Amino acid sequence: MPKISVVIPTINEEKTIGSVVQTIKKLGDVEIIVVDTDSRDRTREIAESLGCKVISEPRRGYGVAYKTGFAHASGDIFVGIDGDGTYPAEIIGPIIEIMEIDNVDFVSCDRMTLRNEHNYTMLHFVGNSVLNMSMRIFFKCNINDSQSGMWVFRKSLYQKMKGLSDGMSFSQDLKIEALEHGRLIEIPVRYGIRVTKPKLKTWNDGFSNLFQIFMKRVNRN
Ligand SMILES: Nc1nc2c(ncn2[C@@H]2O[C@H](COP(=O)(O)OP(=O)(O)OP(=O)(O)O)[C@@H](O)[C@H]2O)c(=O)[nH]1
Ligand SMILES: [Mg+2]
Repeated sequence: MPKISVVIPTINEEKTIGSVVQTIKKLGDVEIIVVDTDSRDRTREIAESLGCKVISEPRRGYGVAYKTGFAHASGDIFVGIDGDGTYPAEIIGPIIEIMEIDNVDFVSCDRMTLRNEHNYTMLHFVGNSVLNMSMRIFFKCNINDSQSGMWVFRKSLYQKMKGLSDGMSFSQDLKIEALEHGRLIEIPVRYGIRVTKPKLKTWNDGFSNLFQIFMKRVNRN
């Protein structure tokens, strides 16, 4: 097994961070880095008690948190996953096996294929479909879930990436850069229901991400 570093960005995820970390720890010797921005609950305490490296990142931003986390990561394989318990942490091991066998650089977890009416609202489905279509058109790719927030990829690929956003569009930027510099595949995963308050602002982040796809395409020319 290559050395694995998992980064989990958090703001007030005390209800779910424990089970996410415990599931990841079943993989064995894994570096788990929790990048926390100003949680007012027990998120940091729980993560520390489970042996995670906890970094306090005062600057707000989903992309900022990931950049800070990956800058501290010592593994050869990087993993990103939400702290809200919605993604299946137990499939990190099988994903890494697939990467090794099939010589893949970046695996993105696709929530669209297995979605249902409970875990995916109509608004999210329509919004994500618009973003997916824009990404397919602008970047000539076959992406199913451009907004997925769970990925497994090689550090060597991450080092080639440029212009990653500090905000929520970090996730789509990562995939655009992965398509440019390496081999990306998507794997359908089950998506859980968020039990706590989301940080995502559906309308604001949706329009902002659409604009960012466009800008990234323009800047590439
Ligand atoms: N450190 C840090 N973490 C953040 C920030 N924004 C979001 N997060 C965390 O990043 C993860 C993704 O945020 P979510 O609110 O779950 O966003 P999402 O998954 O797109 O939206 P939902 O589908 O509603 O869950 C969660 O673990 C959040 O706690 C931030 O500015 N800083
Ligand atoms: Mg989430």
